[in-house]
Amino acid sequence: MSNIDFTPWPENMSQRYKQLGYWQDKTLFDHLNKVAVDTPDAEAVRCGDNTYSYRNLIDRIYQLSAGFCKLGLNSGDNVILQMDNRVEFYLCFFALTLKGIKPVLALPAHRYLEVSYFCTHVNARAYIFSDNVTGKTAQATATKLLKECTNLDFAITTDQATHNEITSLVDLFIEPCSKQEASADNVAFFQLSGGTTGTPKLIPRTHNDYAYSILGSNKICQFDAQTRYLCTLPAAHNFPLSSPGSLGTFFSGGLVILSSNGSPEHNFSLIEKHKVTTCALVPPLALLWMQHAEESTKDISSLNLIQVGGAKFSENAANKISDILDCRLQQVFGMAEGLVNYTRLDDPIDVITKTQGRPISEHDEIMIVNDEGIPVPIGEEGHLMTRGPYTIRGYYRAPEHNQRSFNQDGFYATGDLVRQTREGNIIVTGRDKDQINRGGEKIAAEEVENLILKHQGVHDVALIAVSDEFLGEKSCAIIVANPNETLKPVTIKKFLHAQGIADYKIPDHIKFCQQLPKTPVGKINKKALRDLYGS
Ligand code: AMP
Ligand code: DBH
Repeated sequence: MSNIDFTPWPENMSQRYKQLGYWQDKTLFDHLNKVAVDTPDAEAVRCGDNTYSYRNLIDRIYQLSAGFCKLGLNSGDNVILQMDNRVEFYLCFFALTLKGIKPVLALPAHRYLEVSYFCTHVNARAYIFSDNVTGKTAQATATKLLKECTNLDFAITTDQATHNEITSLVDLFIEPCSKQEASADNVAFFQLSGGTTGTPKLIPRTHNDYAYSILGSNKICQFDAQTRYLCTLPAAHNFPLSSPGSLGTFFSGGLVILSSNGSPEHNFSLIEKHKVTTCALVPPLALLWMQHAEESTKDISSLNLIQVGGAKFSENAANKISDILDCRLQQVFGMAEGLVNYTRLDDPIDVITKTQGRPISEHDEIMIVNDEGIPVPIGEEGHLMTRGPYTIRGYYRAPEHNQRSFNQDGFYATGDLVRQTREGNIIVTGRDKDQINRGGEKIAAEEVENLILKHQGVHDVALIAVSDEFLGEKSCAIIVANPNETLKPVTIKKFLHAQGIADYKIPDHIKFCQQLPKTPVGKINKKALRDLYGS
């Protein structure tokens, strides 16, 4: 049985994952609560000058979930959650998911266009945000969303509400009244995919599957009560949330230190001050940190593990990082759809620097196939497909896209080109999806192309990846203007900005040409464009 909202695992597989003890029938809140019962006074989060113990967290989560219910949110409702790195993100995440209310984890970089799309696509009843994410205009944007999105009843800010229609989150911490309503088999929240199509894709994650991926990650990364995890990437992103990330830290009784940005100056101070042990970075940040370490006087000797993932980390940098930051490296190749690969802490150095590791679970099924879908011999490059105990079986309300992204046996086509070593480690060699990976931030070419095509002076456009020393890739839009139009790059950038899209999706380069090269079947030949403009 499947519907367009959620495609469950086949019954025999769910049973198997339960028998194996992978799916424990506990909600994400249950896992947090267990730690709070065992060690209520242990510190869970530090943010600025504030510290929260596990007991504080649980108390505040119960109060907030009562407030959400009193306001009128019910089990089964969807809401949009968009915050910078602050404790309220976790309070909302758990307060909602424990009630069976499903947050869509928007990123701070998302703007009006993306948020309004999420609101409409999931019929969201509330938009919960912190003003910081979009600055001065945040509450005005929220008011606009309230007017324009039919089902949206509430806009809730972590700051002081300055518009009548907006509720302040502080007012929702009330006397706790009711219990948990979530069930572990159900969808807990929606993660976002970088996507490859005109509209972003939403990823339904259940309590059972997500908790399993986190607990499995904890074992591999050896997270425990001594772990002090610095969360400097956006807290809602799948990597710092679950690989093992802040949730992994909570589930093992450790301490999460929240950082407001990725700058090495700021984070080195936090590492020194809080004796941070572990941190997750995307490759461009890792490079910046390495550069800064050469001149920094801060004591970062507490750091013992740096995880790098989200985009390919160059072998050259991988070789140097351990010496420069005086800690171990772990490469992480994951996806919000599920599958996460790690190099293991005790792997030989060559595995750690040259590969992106292997899956969490022995029940992660990996298939590397050629263009015809036939498995390739070991060691050869092919398309990576996967299914397993924490990889989704379908995106939310995207039947056509699901037809293309999942095969008949439920394998997810990741869009990554990889090869596998004899020892089972995966090396990412390329990509067959129409996406730009801008230092870990994914851009679906079609989404941006469609927005550029709305400009009346544009006849045709293709967005491609061009290589960049620092980010790995940047985006370049190649535009064919209409006859007699003289367009400037800045006009297109302003036009996109005015539509309200995330800054990272605005093309880094814009070039003009007379005609786009086509393939024999008449599609834009992106490979030819990459050869022409790509380096
Ligand atoms: P998403 O599906 O939006 O969560 O993005 C996941 C994608 O990020 C993967 O399918 C890869 O294309 C890319 N990715 C993540 N980690 C790595 C890595 N360590 N090396 C290369 N690509 C990566
Ligand atoms: O890029 C990703 O989406 C990603 C990278 C590392 C991810 O989702 C993860 C680990 O869990």
